[in-house]
Amino acid sequence: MSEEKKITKVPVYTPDKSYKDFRWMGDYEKIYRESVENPEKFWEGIAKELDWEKKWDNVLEWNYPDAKWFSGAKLNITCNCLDRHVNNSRKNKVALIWRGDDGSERIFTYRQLYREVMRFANGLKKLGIKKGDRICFYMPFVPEHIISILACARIGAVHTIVYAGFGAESLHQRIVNSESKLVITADVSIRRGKRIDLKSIVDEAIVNAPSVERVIVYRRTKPDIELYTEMELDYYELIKDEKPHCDPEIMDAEDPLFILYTSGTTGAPKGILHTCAGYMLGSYYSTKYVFDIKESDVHWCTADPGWITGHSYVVYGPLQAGATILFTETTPDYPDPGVWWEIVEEFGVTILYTAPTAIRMFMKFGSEWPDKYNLESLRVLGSVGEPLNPEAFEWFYRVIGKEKLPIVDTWWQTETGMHMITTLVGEPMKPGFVGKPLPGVVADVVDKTGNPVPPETAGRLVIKTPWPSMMRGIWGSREIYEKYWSEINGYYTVGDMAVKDKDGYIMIIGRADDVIIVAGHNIGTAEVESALVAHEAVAEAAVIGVPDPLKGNLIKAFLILRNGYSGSEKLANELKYHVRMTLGPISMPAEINFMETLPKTRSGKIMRRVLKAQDMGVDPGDLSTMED
Ligand code: 6R9
Repeated sequence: MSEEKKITKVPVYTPDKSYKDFRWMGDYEKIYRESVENPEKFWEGIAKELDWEKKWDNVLEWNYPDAKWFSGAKLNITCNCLDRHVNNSRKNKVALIWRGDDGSERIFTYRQLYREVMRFANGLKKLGIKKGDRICFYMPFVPEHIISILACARIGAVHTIVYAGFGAESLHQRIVNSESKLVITADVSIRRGKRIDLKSIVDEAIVNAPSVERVIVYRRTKPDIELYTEMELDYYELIKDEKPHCDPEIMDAEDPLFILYTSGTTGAPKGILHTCAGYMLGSYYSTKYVFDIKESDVHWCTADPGWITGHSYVVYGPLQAGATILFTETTPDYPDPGVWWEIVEEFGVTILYTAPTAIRMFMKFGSEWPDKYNLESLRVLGSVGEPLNPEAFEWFYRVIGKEKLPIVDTWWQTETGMHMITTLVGEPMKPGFVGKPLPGVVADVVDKTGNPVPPETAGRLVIKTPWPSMMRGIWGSREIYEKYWSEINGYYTVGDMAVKDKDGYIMIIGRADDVIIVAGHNIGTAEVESALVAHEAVAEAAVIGVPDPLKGNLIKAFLILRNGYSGSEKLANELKYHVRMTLGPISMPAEINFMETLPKTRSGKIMRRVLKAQDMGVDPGDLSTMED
């Protein structure tokens, strides 16, 4: 499983710390060392920055593989997102800026957001929703989505958010698995000027879902769609007489906060359970220190709230930090491919957090689009979800960051709740590397028995010790939960392959299940894809291994070309040669296919198993998370 990986020389970029007033915690090495020598002291220090109804008795009770963080504490996460700001100078500060698909705007100060959340929380209570009840969300990118998430947390109910884009069957599975009592939805979502009907999908999904008692519908378009049954309620009708104050439900540290079904790149969706205190701490800590967020920041995380990135970095993290969040329904190319950059200029976005798939799409559109706009307001750029290929890093750094801004390439998972390994603002950056573990996170690259592999050797990425925002379980499956902690020497095993360089920087080389063994060599999908994307003709690349009697596996590549290029045998040969020269003959694809699109999850992850199944003519398995 472990094998030597020569790391070709990579450039190192060191951002100017005085530019835009970066304020990281201090000396990384020193803080990191202290955090792992005395983790309880470290995490307690972070916890003291937040408001609690009652402080904890113990920081950590670790009963492998179960952790209790801050037991004895009483809290409600919404008090840190709302009350603490409303009770001080941030009361009239903008909390949320929304921009619709058609360019319309809605703006909420902390005070206004607080009042809207409280009215909806009272509405939920009126329906008899209590602490611990599950509420399923199937909402578009509208302020009511964020408002209702916070209202749910306010009364201690458990949210389970499903992308408004998943089909009726996927929604049904999640409603049934979580036994949701209530579904919150809207009439439509609006994308690229078109209305996409959501309500009829909910209608279909709740058939044979006996747990569902009510459906709340936010009717945003005229004429109002009809609500047919007693079960269905209008969002604003429900809250029209509700008061704008609602006492927080006082939660125990380990009470559930939400269930989120994972992206399922690797099989059937799993309901990841997160609990109140630990998640609050993790989302706050990482937002504050990774993005260097300040209250003056306009934070734009482009993720859907139905993805963990949306939970932690659209909603909970930035609101706890008291920043302004920008939330848009805008797609990257409508009305034209400059729209994101227009938004950055228009709203003075300071932190932009997005995914490699979006960055590669913008590369494909060309630099002329961002070049039309003034991007001076930006301070920090971030990436998440997939390996940020060096080519995409360089483009982001040059064209958007003007060779001045830090890029934080954040590695983490639904299960981890917060960033785990990342470059930090102001620290040297190496394209292709996600960086070092955050203070408090004990990450390592090991062989299958758990021994650390030497630098420049591929191995499995593991987390060795518990952290506050770790998942506490899988809804309905103890066995799957235990598996995460029992595969390699009692460490949390993440499913990714990685390699460290001599400075301790970590590079993700692909999911363990995506690693291709060619003639006995481990080839990471990410490295071959990066090499392909580095060629000027290639916009997006996915590679898979297919069985070969001689070499064990052969590499097949599926490519989307940049505008202005078309597929030909000549180009295919040129690309094979290009990979051969970059990575060596073993990594050279045996076959190249030119494609119009690649199968992806809605969070932008390439679904290599779907390509593989198609290629081999077998059943691709669960497709519920796939983009249209
Ligand atoms: C936050 C999120 C988790 C998996 C993870 C890894 C991949 C995430 C990455 C990255 C390379 C990064 N991943 N961030 N790979 N570089 N910066 O994406 O959660 O949807 O649960 O996916 O995504 O493979 O194991 P989730």
